[in-house]
Amino acid sequence: MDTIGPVKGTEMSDLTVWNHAAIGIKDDIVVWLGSAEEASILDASQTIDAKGRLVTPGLVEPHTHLVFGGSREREMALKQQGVPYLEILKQGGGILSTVRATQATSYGELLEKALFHLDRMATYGITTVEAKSGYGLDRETELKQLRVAKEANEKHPLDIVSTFLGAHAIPPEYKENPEAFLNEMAGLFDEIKQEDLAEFVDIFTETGVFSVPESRRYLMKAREKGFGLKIHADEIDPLGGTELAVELGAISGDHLAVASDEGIGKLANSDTIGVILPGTSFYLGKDDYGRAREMIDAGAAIAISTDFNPGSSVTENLQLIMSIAALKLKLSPEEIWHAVTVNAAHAIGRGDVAGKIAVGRKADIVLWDAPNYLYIPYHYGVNHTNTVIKNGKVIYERQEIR
Ligand code: IZC
Ligand code: ZN
Repeated sequence: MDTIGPVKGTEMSDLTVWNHAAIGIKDDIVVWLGSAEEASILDASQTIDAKGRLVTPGLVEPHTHLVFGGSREREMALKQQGVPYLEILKQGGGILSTVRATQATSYGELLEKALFHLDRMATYGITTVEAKSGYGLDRETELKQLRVAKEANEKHPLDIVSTFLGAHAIPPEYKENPEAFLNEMAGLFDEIKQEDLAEFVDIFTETGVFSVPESRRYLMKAREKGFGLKIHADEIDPLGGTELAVELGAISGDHLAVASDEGIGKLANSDTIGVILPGTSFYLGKDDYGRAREMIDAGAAIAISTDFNPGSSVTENLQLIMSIAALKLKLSPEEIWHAVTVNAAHAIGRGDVAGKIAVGRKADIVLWDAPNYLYIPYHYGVNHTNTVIKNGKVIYERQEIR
């Protein structure tokens, strides 16, 4: 049975595994599933022998800040001295330093850089990627980022799902008047719709950034314009963003590391997916990795992502994040695989096409240098990808050293 919705709560422990299986692909679609013995009677023009390897759906990456200028390696020393992430931002660094770099980087350079990171994601077995803007904070640069993501989607074999995150930080000139800045960003909604530049609108609801009431007003405007909603919620301070995500019917609430008991209860009884980003907890040196375990136990649907960005989680390696989820969030391998495939696809509105190997779905498939699915979170920090098939085509094969 090809279930339609995300996988929630205890169902996340229930993973379907086939031994000696075969997959039939025509063009970009899976057209047949069965045993290897049955497959031998099929008349295929080309076959790939997985040689007993683990085969899974392509990983779905539901939360990245893909398009940005520059990098922030110089902030690492500040982090080591214990300067908090929000303090660096307050001093005009952090997100605001990437904003200046992104404003100063040409469209062509941003595109090249995005394609480079997408290549790397593909090598890690990712076949669909969500990409946010949010390093422009002005009309021109936000649109530049979204147009880069759109062209990258056309040029690159990976599929990109775009999110407008104009409400990512308050530019210095609006420091005293965040509402005016949000109005300016909301003023871009029509243009973004007309150019088909984003499916979702997101906001950073956090101390020193946008409050819950500001976020509610802004996201309600986005919803009226027909955008799906996402929220960076309860990452550092527990402001009640998890509750807001559920209240507004957001497709996902992201981070949720410090969600309240009430927020977790509401999430569990909703269709909103919790996108958990444990790489951020790791990279920002937090002791507490959040409450994903309690969320699943309460019955919620969880996805996992790298949060790839130049400040708080600088990695494209979703396999590493799977290990962190196992070790720090105490999620089981079965839960983790659901979180990076089917639930991740649902978190970005691709639950009907991606995140599963099933007849009628896109042939997005990864062959791993691993004997079973337990092995990927277990052997950490390295790349286990052997072969990546995207839309029915081999786009990556591990090279042997000679
Ligand atoms: O550039 O620091 N948390 N936004 C909210 C980020 C992290 C990205 C960044
Ligand atoms: Zn983020």
